[in-house]
Amino acid sequence: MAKKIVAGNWKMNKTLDEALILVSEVVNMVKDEVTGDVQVLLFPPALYVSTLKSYVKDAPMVSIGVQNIHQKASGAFTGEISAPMVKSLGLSHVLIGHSERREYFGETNEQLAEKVDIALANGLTPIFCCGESRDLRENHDYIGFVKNQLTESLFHLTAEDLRKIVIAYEPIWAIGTGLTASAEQAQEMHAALRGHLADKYGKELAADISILYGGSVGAGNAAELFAQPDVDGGLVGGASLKSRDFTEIIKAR
Ligand code: G2H
Repeated sequence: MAKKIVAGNWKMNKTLDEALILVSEVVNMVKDEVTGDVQVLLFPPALYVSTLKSYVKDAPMVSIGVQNIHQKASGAFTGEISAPMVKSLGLSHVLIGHSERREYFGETNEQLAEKVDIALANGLTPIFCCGESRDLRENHDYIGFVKNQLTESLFHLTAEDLRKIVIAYEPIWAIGTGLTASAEQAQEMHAALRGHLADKYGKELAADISILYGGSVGAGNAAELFAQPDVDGGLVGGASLKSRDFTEIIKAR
C-alpha cells in the first residue's frame, strides 16, 4: 500500500523571516488539525533548510527536503549543492527533475538518472518529477512520453532501490497556470505509470510506490484529486505558500 504524502514546493519564494512564519504556522496547524497517516514534506529554498529543520522537530509528520541536488558528490560546481551535503544536515528528501529544472536548466533524463543514483547512495528519498507539455498532451503520445521519462531515469534501478522512490506526476500545462488536470486525467496518467512500473518490477512493488499529483493543486480541488485510486497525495507549489490552504490540502489526502 502506497504511503500518503503531501509535499510543499516553495520554489524561489520567501525571505527568511517569511519562511519562519510560514513553517511555524504549518507546523502548528498540522499538530492541531491533522490526524492519521500522512507524511508532510516541505521543500524551502536550500539556504533555509538548516534553520527550518529545528522548527519541525516537534512535528514528526513533517520533514524538510531540498529542491535539487547536483549529480556529483563534490567539486568545482559553483552554486550547486550535493547529496552528501544534504545528508550531512540530516535531511531525507530531495526533489529531482522538476519541470522547471528540466526546462530552465536543461536537465535531461540521463542526468536525472545520475541524480537519482547519488541521492539513493546518500540515503535520500528522491521525489522524481515527470510530466508532459501542452503540445505533447494535445498532439502526441503523452502517456508514452511520461512513461519514457521513468524508463530513462529510473529503470536502471534494482527493485530494492526503486522501492525508495516517490514519483510526482506534474503536467507542465497545469503548473502555476491555475489549470489543473481533471481528476480523470490525473487518474489516467497515474494508473498508466503504475502499470508501467508493474510491467518492469511487478504489481506488488508498483502498488507500494507513492505517485503524487502536482500542478495547481489547491484547497478546492485536492479532495477530488486525492480520491482517485492511483493518486497518493500531492506536490503543491503556489498553495503551499499559504499555511491555511496547505493545511486544508493535507487534510484532504
Ligand atoms: C508544480 C507545483 C509544485 P503549482 O510545479 O511543484 O506548482 O502548484 O504552483 O502548480
